[in-house]
Amino acid sequence: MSDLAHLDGILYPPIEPYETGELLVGEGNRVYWEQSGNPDGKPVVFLHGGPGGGTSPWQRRFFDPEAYRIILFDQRGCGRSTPHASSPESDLRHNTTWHLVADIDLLRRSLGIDRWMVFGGSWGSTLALAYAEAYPATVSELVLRGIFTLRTHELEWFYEGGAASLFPDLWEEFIAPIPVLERAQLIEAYHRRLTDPDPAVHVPAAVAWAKWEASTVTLLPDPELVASMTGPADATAFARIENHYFLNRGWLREGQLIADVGAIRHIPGVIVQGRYDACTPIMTAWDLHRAWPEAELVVVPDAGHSASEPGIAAALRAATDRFARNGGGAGAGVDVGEGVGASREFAAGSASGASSDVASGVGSGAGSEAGSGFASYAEASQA
Ligand code: STX
Repeated sequence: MSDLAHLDGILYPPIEPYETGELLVGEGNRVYWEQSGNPDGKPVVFLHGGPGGGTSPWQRRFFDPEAYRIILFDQRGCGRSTPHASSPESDLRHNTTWHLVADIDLLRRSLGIDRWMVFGGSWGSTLALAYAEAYPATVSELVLRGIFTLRTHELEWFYEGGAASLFPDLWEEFIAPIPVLERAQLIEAYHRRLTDPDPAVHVPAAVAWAKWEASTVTLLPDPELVASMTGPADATAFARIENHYFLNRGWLREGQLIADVGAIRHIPGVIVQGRYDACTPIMTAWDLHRAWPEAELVVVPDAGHSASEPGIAAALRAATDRFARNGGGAGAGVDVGEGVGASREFAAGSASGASSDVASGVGSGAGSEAGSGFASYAEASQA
């Protein structure tokens, strides 16, 4: 994607990296990373979605470049990391959740960082939870969006027919490459085609897979997003990596990331979730918040899944702005007074206008009951 001009006034202006590099993470994999913003600022690492989505320059724009040292990297096999999962020499055996968790911590150490904010949406939220639960002492705050934990029912919702009820037209296109007799297990049926070495087999399957996802992650259709995700090489890497992770249930026990949240409840956290997220429905964010009531749950009433939607982008920026000022603090990660001030800054710039009062209606955090620390934009803006 481009720099996403529709987010001007909501996010920070486009910036360029002051440093880029490649991290050798083993098994021949080279991981592209970059730093932008303030070299002496508060470190934040951005975890992209998919898995296999790669990073884009506009994703630097969630962070105040004077306050943050912004680190983006492309997870194994995608984006500018090599070998690219679209290439014949790529081998996904060494590409698992736990390889990525180890890569994140190797990147942290190689950049000389003790603790950093971890920011991730969708698969990036999955990976952020896995990383934070493995290395809680290295995480200063968590900002998560579109929560996805790879439980069986989450995968079945999006890839085995649940979301077909919302998008029957797009679902027909998704299942078109798969013969009728194989449609009872679509992740497996797609796996056979995506791993076929013949581009005449794997490219059309990959494009159909990526198009389904790109077409259903926004509340309103976004042809630019669809075009950006359906080029043959990027779609092939995206589809192959996602399918490999989902076939293997992310190498997680069922429900593991929510069950183990006790390891990170002391870390200040914000969960941003679109009400009409058809890719990672709100129930998972709700389940996470039930298990981690100290985190603030911000529900955006007029958004789907994507971080590029105005209400989601505004809520994410409000969260990083607040943490930039208060440094996170201990415990709650919620500062009612400052949060309200920060949200007003955005309401004016938000394209969706009415619904951007971010942090009012928020509980005081530590010790609060499940259900407090819940902010609905609609409720807040009507208050
Ligand atoms: N995949 C969820 C995910 O991480 C099941 C994701 N979905 N779409 C995206 O990421 C992008 C459009 C942001 C790449």
